[in-house]
Amino acid sequence: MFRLILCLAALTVALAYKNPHYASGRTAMVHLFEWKWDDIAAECERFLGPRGFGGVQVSPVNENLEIWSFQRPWWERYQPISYRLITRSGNEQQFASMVRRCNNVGVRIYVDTVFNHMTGTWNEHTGTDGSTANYSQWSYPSVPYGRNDFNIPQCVISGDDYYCCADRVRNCELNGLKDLYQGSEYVRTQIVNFMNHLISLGVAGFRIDAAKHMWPGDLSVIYDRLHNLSTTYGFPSGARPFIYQEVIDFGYEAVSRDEYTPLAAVTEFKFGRELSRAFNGKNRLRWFYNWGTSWGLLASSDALNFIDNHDNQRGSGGGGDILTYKQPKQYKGAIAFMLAHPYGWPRVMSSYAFTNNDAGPPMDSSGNTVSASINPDNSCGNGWICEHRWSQIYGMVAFRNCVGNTNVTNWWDNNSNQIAFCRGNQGFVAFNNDNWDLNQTLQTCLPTGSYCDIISGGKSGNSCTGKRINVGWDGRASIILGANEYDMVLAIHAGIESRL
Ligand SMILES: *[C@@H]1O[C@H](CO)[C@@H](O)[C@H](O)[C@H]1NC(C)=O
Ligand SMILES: *[C@@H]1O[C@H](CO)[C@@H](O)[C@H](O)[C@H]1NC(C)=O
Ligand SMILES: *[C@@H]1O[C@H](CO)[C@@H](O)[C@H](O)[C@H]1NC(C)=O
Ligand SMILES: *[C@@H]1O[C@H](CO)[C@@H](O)[C@H](O)[C@H]1NC(C)=O
Ligand SMILES: CC(=O)N[C@H]1CO[C@H](CO)[C@@H](O)[C@@H]1O
Repeated sequence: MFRLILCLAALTVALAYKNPHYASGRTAMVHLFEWKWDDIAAECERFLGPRGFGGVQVSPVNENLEIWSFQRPWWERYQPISYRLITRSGNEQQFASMVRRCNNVGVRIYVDTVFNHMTGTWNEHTGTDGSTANYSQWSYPSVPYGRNDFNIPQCVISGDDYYCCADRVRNCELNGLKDLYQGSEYVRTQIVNFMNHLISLGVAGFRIDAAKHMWPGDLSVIYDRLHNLSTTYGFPSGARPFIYQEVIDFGYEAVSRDEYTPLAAVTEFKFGRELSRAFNGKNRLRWFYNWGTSWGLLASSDALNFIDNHDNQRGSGGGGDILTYKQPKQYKGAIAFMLAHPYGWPRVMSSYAFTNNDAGPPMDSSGNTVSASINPDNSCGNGWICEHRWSQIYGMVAFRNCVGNTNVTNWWDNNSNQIAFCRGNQGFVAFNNDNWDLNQTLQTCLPTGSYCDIISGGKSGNSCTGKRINVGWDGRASIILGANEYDMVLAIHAGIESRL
């Protein structure tokens, strides 16, 4: 007798602002850092939609200062000069077209939104749409903002302030960036109009840059003035935007993440730090049997979780011990754990190669971003890493979509760095971060049959290009993961990508 195996659709019960409103069956987003809008639209159609990605976090969309003195660094996009939708990634028409094309293939767009501040003080004064600023006057005529729209008196956040003085963290300048006063009705209106314009173009939500540097009460007013998501783009009626606030909190600062979770979701920086440490050999994987709030993490439904982001992959913003594409075996292990485990709303990082932490995206001599090229083997060229196109990573996105909201069951470990667990009867994953082989018969919880490991290869017709795992009548299977294998993970699931 054959039993039809269906992957569970993700069921999401979330409060306002904490629901990404993914299309049915999708569960993870990717940050296409510094990508151009036309390229993202194409990537949605040719790769992200078909591969089951739920969404894309895009780089800031509004006009920023061009900082030639640092050869157009990536961080110039965190220095707004107006709310016009023109950046190196493209113009408003291109942005609108991207959002429509991505939504059409089931991929949502989340905008990295910068409204804590405007620019710093530079020798340059011109933005990506030609707007100018006069720093000594706090003058940004293209909004327009003037002196009274910024915090008075002017002050700069010191390192000590983070540990003593929440008011200074919120009222003073972050790295000398002109600090907007969100208590002002006029300032709130500019921000709300900007965000509502993006909602009208079909976005599904926002990352709130530097949220810890703003007062929760002001943010609450701003969020509640946002429109519902656009039903024209397929969102259910009455849907609130997904909002995840950047609050770096390792537990000992004056500003706490807990002040922000009543409003919306929060970036969980402890998540990537603990997993990076463990996959780097500085903690044992066996301890992750109770991964979640027992470790001091946010409630799962409050958390936007990730291994690395665009800041900490450069050693800033809580970086230092963070795995990135530069240590691929350990990094793929950590990403696979993130995607295999039910915790949070995971986000995959997609990078360009860099050695200089300031370096902007691949660009030509005029400062125009150069597109990623796509190689026949699916990888990217022209200086782009495209972690989301690594088969071990997009394979685990499909795994996560398949296992849905099942729990972790049948945890196994060897008291060290060999672990394995089931996700209901939908998926099974094993890790070996010890320097000896894993060779065990383990409970996979999957129905009797043959499965292709999606890490060492995949399914090709009726055979596997990598390991083939035969699950017996009792759900058990022989699992071998050698210490010297290319990857430290083995994963099988009930979906079409894995089941023979
Ligand atoms: C900024 O404004 C001041 C005062 O009006 C003026 O003297 C100065 O030239 C302006 N700077 C720029 C770069 O426009
Ligand atoms: C959002 O939709 C709900 C339910 O339809 C409605 O009550 C509310 O007024 C809408 N909010 C906005 C800001 O349009
Ligand atoms: C997962 O476990 C929780 C807590 O034990 C339980 O409430 C929930 O129903 C389980 N979910 C599934 C899909 O079995
Ligand atoms: C795994 O263990 C079995 C039983 O001890 C042994 O026969 C087999 O050779 C081992 N396989 C590998 C690849 O080490
Ligand atoms: C519980 C368990 O399987 N422990 C194993 C961990 O790994 C070492 C080395 O392979 C084995 O000796 C243990 O039996």
